[in-house]
Amino acid sequence: MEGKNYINGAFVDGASGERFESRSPASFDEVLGTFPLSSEKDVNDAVNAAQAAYDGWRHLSRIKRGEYLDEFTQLIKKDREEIARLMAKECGKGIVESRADVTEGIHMAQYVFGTVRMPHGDVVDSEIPEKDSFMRRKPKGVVAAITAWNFPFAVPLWLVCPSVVEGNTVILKPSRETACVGNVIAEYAHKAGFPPGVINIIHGSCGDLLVKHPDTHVVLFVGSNAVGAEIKRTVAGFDNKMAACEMGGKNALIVLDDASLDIAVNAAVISAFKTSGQRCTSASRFIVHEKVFTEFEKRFIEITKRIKIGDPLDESVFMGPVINQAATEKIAQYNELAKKEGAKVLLDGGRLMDNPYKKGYFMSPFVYRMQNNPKSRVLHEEVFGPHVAIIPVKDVDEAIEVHNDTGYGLTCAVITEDYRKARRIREDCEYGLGYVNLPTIGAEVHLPFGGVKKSGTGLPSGSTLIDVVTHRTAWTVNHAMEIKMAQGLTVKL
Ligand code: UN1
Repeated sequence: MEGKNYINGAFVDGASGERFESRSPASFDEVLGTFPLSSEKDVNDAVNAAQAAYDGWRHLSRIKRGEYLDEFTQLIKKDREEIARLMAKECGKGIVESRADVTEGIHMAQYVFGTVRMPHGDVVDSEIPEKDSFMRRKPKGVVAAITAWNFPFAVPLWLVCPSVVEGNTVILKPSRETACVGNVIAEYAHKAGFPPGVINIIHGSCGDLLVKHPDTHVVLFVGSNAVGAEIKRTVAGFDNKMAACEMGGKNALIVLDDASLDIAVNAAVISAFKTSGQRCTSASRFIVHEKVFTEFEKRFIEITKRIKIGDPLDESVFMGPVINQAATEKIAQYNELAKKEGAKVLLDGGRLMDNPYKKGYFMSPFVYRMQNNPKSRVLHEEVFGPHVAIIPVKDVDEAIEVHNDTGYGLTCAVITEDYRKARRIREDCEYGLGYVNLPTIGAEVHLPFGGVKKSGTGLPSGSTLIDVVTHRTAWTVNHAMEIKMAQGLTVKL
């Protein structure tokens, strides 16, 4: 693929002429495409285009704006399989999961389209009978969306669809690792006929330029805490800008003494190893009651040993490669660190170097048993790979304490048949998305999606992103022939 930036309705080269490659993590000699390494000039062009398109776009009816999104969805639906195959190659996610990623993107576009004929604000009572008040939403302006590679289709659509339907214009900066899928999103935006400048897509490492640009008004970010924290600091220096960041997790699956172990073991495998552990929702800690610990551990290891690792295009493969060389090194370092920190290693996974794996970044699961320890780095830092700790606890109180003993708080799952204990987990664990008798992954788009602590600003993505990309304004109308004030204020002059 000979990728381009998509600015003001046209596919254009980058100003500097410099380009970067996107390669397949399953076969790193294979170059899938080259893309412009965007510079300040390209960023300025994209922001200017978005700024220029804003006024016309926000003045269309919300229903009309939704219809562009409907067209966009219809086109994507026809090509779902082709997009999924490209994604599987480019980010290494298994084909079954890649299809689900495209489907999740379609779901967000459908969901947002479905809201355009629904009520879109509130009628609010007043102390004064002659006053009518309304909560009405207004768009914020130019949105910069900076996205990660692990959900290269769904997450950009999570951010772009609500933004544009509310009347904002957008510049999307997809991850360099998945620039092909980013380019595909631009092609569908173009085919759907969005007016020039409403959706712009620029490639490269220019996210910080978008964040610092004085004319971007909202920054939406999905990625690591290190980058998100930097974005929040930068945005704090602007009067007219805000950021909503989703920044990973150190998520846990809690298995209580009354758990169905069939559910527990399946939920554990899915939570830890789908997308090779590279979801922000993945679990890397299993907090297991000591009464069921031995049986859970035995069954989990048995199934994990059978996991099929390999070509993401093979339907029967459970785990594809991790994303790049740096990821293999980071994961291997954490595997070593676990040993140094006293872990009892149960599966000594790591980089697979023999045939058929040697041309890709394949890694097998690393699993260990460890007591919780507030000083341990492996139990507190996000690894983002097939790396999981099994931590014994003696009761639900200790499970909650261990669960919350991390700087992150995105997803939490509990496996139990006891509704009272499930309620304790619901009330006292710190998380954004909680699950009972389910894995920690697999949220649907019409739910809020947002973490606490290092996982997020508490600002949602997913369906409730509308609260980030709109201002909630109050609009009050007096129907009396004189002024009557609330709070008992006198009006006699
Ligand atoms: C992410 O990992 O950044 O809940 C998003 C899930 C998916 C979204 C994950 N629906 O696992």
